[in-house]
Amino acid sequence: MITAQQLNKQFGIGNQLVFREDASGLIVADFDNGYAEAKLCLQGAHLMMWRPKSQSVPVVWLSRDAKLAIGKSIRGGAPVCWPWFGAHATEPGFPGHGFARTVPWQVIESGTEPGGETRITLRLLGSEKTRPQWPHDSRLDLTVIVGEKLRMELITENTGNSDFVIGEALHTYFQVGDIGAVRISGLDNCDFWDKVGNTTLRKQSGAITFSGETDRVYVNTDAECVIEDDKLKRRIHVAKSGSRSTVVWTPWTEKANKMGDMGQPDGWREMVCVESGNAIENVVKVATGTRHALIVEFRAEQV
Ligand code: TA6
Repeated sequence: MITAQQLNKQFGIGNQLVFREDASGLIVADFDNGYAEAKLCLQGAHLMMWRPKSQSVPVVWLSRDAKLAIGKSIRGGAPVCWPWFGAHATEPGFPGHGFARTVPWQVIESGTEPGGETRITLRLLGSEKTRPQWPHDSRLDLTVIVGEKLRMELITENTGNSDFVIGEALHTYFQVGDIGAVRISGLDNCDFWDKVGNTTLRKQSGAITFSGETDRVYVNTDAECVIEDDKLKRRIHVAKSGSRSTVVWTPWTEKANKMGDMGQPDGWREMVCVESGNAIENVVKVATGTRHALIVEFRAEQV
């Protein structure tokens, strides 16, 4: 396995992009440029934290109980859900949200954008470990551009000779002052699958506010969402392309306590998930020899 030292030699960028080995044995990339700081774990190509320097509080949230462990997902950040979202359609024993977030990815490129932002691209190829769950020839790349904005491009390429279908999401945890003082706008009048209790199809009316467990897959929407945070007095803009589903989730007290890694006693109150993806009726057929891009761009503004 490649070492942090080898990665720094090949892909490091001064003190703007530095690779280090975490106590868990996983490798983490630390970003620190004039615009922002960020952290990304190479396992899962998992962006763990992003804080624009204009913000005293990170915009992408990491649980204070997040644990880095080989083969385990990390609580917070922007997990890559791929090549399915949620439970596998037919195999209950397959991992929820796919395997991409818990396997090693390779760094294939890094650089500095013309505006000074820091860029990295990681790649996931099929392996004998994943083939039983994904018997297709494919290439998955994630490019992350760290600046005053955060841009992530998840590119699926079908390198085989038959079409395949993917579900996917960048399952981003955003940091908020308190979930009870948050509104999410942009999804008014959208249909959504409400997954709390029996899954039912409903329609959104107005902005989304929170007073209990909320787990909704909004479908057939390419809308930009805005997280309006009255406590931190900021708005987070979540723009996307190549995504027809937006998932909004907070576990609330009972589910958070069962999960055990949301940051005791009530770390869950400081996050809300707004996930950009393609799920349920929005899964994507990637024809042989073609590519599909899911792109998100986040920015925060003080109000
Ligand atoms: O995106 C919402 C959701 O599907 C919830 O149902 C909950 O399971 C959440 O993802 C977290 O899933 P994880 O597998 O990361 O614990």
